[in-house]
Amino acid sequence: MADNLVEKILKAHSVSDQTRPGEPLAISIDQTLFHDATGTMAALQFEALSLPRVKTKLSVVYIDHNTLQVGFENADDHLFLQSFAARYGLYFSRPGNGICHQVHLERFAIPGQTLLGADSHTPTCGGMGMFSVGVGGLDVALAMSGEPFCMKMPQVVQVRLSGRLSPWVSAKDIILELLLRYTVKGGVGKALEYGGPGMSTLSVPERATIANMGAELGATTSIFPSDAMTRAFLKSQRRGQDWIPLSPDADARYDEIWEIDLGSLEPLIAQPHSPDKVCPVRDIEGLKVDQVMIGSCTNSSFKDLMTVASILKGKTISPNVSLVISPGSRQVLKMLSLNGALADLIESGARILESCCGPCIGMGQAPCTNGVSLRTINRNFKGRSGTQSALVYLVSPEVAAVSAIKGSIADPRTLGDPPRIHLPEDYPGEDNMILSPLLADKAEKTELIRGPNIKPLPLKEPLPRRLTGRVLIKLGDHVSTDDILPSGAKVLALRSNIPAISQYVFENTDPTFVKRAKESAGGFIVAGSNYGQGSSREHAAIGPMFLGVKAVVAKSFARIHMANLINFGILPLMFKDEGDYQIIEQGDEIDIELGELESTVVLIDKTKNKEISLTPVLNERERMIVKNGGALPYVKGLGKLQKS
Ligand code: MIC
Ligand code: SF4
Repeated sequence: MADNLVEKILKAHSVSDQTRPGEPLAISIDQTLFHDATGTMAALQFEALSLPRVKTKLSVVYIDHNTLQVGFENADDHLFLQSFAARYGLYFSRPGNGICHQVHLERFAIPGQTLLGADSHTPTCGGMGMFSVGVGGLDVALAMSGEPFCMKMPQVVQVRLSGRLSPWVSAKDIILELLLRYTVKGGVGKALEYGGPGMSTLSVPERATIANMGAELGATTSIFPSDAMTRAFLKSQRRGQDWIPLSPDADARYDEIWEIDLGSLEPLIAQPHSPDKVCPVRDIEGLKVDQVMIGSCTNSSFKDLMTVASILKGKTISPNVSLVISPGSRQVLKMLSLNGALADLIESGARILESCCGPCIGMGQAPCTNGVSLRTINRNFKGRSGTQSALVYLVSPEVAAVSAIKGSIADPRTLGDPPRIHLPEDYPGEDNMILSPLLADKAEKTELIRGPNIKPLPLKEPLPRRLTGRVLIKLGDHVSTDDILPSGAKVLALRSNIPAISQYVFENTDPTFVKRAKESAGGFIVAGSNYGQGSSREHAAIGPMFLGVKAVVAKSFARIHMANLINFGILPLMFKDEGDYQIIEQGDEIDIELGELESTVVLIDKTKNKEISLTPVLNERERMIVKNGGALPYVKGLGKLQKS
């Protein structure tokens, strides 16, 4: 055989026979994860399936996103999720234990297995040779019920790495280089499989940084082989028994090959407001910085934070900078405290936060008005930091630390030799902040603890054969889920209350949207290309559904958001001729006769007196889901869920 790594894992998990690009594929799922921002919905959805226990090999709930508790809501959600985990047989990673992707990589990821996570950065575990995909909560709920996961077989791109990184250049710069070359759309429909001689120079946490930000390229997943580096990492995590070797066949074939000479890279930076607005750091050196934030699932490993601590040791951060640091996991934080690096960070003036997503998702530490914030995170969409006027730049930990000292954006290469960090041979492996699943008889007696903010799931009626109404909003290209339904402390607290959270749909883009949607009793959204890029939050579909949005007409869609629209019965339609996008305007009255949704449908723009051809980009299963008003009514209607 001439299988690449992706094909090998998919063949081993396939419950359909397809492994050709673009064809529908159903795979069995070994592990799932979700967290407190996506998890309450996923939990309610799983509950609605009326099963006694999850059927996956391993499922984990993490408390990492909604950790600021300015009211009762987040704390109530944590309790609900803890009781859900106890009731249905999941592991529960307690608040303070760390960011889901970092902890999963350390404690649970297994090469060769499949992982489905209700978070777009789930592919982080691709750094460990897992086939890991980010999806909406409902897809995770279905996977926990034993349903196979259905996806389009991605094209497989080999990203061939050669050479070795130069001093002060890091894994973050590799993925920023890819974003510079291929943009936030460049990975859509693709799985990125890393290989080549340069790959073996990268440790598992560095690979995880790269795999993590494959999400920003729009890729379905990113994956590295499982080799000696993987074995060393697992061994150091006291999980040597989980290692298996995994590599592509020598004559494996790929749909595309992307080449990177690691030695040719230099420190890079993504400018506001998109992860692909990348340029060399030296091009904007000297720009004054107000805030530096080091952390997130992209760059908060032991190596990253030891690098930062070594740079900051004995120095004080610039008077004009607020430096906040959030270690990715309790394990990382504990090790920094044991080896003294935490004291170096504190001494330099860093403000140490708990191990959580924190500022990455606007959960505190919003920058000042018009503030320049340098962050080691993965996304810099406008407003995501919590300050609409802030200018967020994405960089490596090295650039962040050096700039925090200087008070302005700085290229670290002028500083002589970079710190040499030795990866530990043994991480403290104790899991005392992870609660194990209860045995079935005890689990069944557990009551779910439901606070007053946890509201029942709204459901949608089956799709009518004809859709009529107004265009509620017309948007441009690359609209992110942060634009559709903002994050930040205020809105995140409402993730388990759809009637309340739906009042924030498009709040930062057009604060009059909700009023218009209510007055028109719903309608349509029109958008450009890559609609719904970014996070997996299905609230960006459920919120509009709750407000009566019937269909989204766009030039193209981001993968996860399109799946979420379908899962909640909102019809995604694509312009057959992208030029027709110019015709429709906000407020236009439109009429769409749907038929069987098998081929072109015609939209009549009654205001403009024009006909526009649209493609319903749905496979047979998706067609059935949308027609039934969403995945939950569809799957329940099939009646094939076994109560065992
Ligand atoms: C994000 O980075 O945007 C999040 C918050 O982790 C989301 C999940 C969510 O919105 O709940 C993601 O990436 O999927
Ligand atoms: Fe958390 Fe940020 Fe990672 Fe999303 S991108 S999981 S908010 S750290």
